[in-house]
Amino acid sequence: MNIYNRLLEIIRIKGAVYLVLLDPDNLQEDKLVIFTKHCEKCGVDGFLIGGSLLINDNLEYFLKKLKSITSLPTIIFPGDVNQISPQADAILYLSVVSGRNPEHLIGKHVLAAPIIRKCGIEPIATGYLLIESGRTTTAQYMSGSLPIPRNKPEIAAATALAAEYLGMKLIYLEAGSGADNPIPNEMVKAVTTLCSVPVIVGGGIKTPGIAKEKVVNGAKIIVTGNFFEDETHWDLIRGFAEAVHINSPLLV
Ligand code: 1GP
Repeated sequence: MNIYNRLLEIIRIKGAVYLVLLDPDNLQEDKLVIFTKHCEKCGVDGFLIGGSLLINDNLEYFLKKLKSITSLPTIIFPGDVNQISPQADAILYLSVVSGRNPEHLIGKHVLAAPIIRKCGIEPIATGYLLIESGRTTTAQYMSGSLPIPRNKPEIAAATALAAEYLGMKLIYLEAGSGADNPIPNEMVKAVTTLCSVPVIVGGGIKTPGIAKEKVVNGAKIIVTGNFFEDETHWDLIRGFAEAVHINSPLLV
């Protein structure tokens, strides 16, 4: 089963998918093993790997290590074309559809396509929407584009639907890593009501309660990253996983 279908299968069984974002620049090797095992034990469904800007040139090694310790899906969440590796299972093939920067709508894709093909990993076409979240985030800055205003759910919904009509298989509502404010519930609702492909929500999700609200409003995949860079938060991972899986038919 390919990774996209595996995500759909998790949604069918657990109601929603919980992915933890790993930034190879911020997670040392000894911590990676402990953290990954802990995530598996606590009900995390898979990992995104990447960052808007990777400084250390260790993605390949990091992924190899990760694959050797987990059977959960490993999906590259690329900040740029240099973040492609055959060591992962799949890659989010991101189009920044909230912006009007052609580099992030087609330019980078042309450069990446032959590399992805050579690597033999699964590209998952994803409409990526940057949403204003309080202050400029790294993702916004690096993409050279304006985010969608957070009080304009109708713009987000129309943009997401356009991405779906263009054939994208996932929609990612992104507030930005470490965002002050997560994606507003009203916006999650507007987008998930209009779209039929799964909607990912990430950025600034710092409590299980916030994760649950996004799922209740229709999100099918929740991503957290920054929050678990602080080791003292690791004991909350199970709480996040349970909150994301709140709609699991198995709980009824
Ligand atoms: C960032 O959506 C992800 O691209 C996760 O954000 O690091 O704020 O959890 P956080």
